[in-house]
Amino acid sequence: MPKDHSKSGTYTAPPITGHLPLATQLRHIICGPETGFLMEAHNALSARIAENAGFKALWASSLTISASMGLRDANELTWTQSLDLISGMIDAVGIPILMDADSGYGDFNIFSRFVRKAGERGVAGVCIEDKLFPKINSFAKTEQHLASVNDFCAKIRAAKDNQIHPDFMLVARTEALVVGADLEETLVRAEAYYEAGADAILVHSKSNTAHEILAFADKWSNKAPIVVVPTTYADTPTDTLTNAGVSTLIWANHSLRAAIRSMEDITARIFKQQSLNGIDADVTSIEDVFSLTDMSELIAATKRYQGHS
Ligand code: SPV
Ligand code: MG
Repeated sequence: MPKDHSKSGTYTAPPITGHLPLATQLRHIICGPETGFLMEAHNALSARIAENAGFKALWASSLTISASMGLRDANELTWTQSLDLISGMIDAVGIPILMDADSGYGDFNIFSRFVRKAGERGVAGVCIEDKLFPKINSFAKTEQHLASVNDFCAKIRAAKDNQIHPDFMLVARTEALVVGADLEETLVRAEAYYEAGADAILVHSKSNTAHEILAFADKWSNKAPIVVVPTTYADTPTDTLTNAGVSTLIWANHSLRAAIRSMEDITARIFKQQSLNGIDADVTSIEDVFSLTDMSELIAATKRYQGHS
């Protein structure tokens, strides 16, 4: 479903000529006329699998990257650790990554330093949410608090002044609905974040229907694209969201959840049966592992450089 141009701000997509910088690719996906889809990845392998499936951009999720390291999504990973992990993802794929930068890891100063370093590492854009540091995952059943509009706008302004590529995407995410604030507060915040320089607004909801998102989209001034994360309102047809003006959808955690389910099933079976009988049929082949890590390239390079394999 194509985007309605009137709901996508004033962005004019550049003509695609050859290989565009990653930041430009991400801007094109979020701000351009077609609906954008970002797939979650939590390491280099899941990034490559998403790219192979056809995704044109990735979501580096704080929830799934933390979980893959056995940690809570509560700023237990430092930003330097997160960036190191995401660098491995960047090396593994040719598509842009929107990095989930939580609430910015501190004040405007820390966040703007992070934005410079993220840009240097090849991150195409970052998303920050208007919660306090340390933040906790939106679905955690605990009280959550919003940052002041002023402090959050300071981070947005400082980030835009410190981006190293002109197309670097700063997605400002409001958690107003998640913490139980009303639509009016959500709109005031989104407008302020746009005025501070945000390139897109992510409006998050933990409702099991899309009614909050649709109400927001109905009232939004359409100056900047709307990004959503339909984890809890997963049954909502994509067309319902895009017809309401949503620009980009993030499938935020499904690669890790698929992997966990599969690993739990297989390890439980092997533990119980104390043999590998019948297991091969339900796991990927070693050849697939070689293919995902490009083993054939190493074998060809070995022949080329050493003259033998
Ligand atoms: C994430 O994927 O880490 C997100 C989205 O921030 S959510 O888990 O819905 O908060
Ligand atoms: Mg997150």
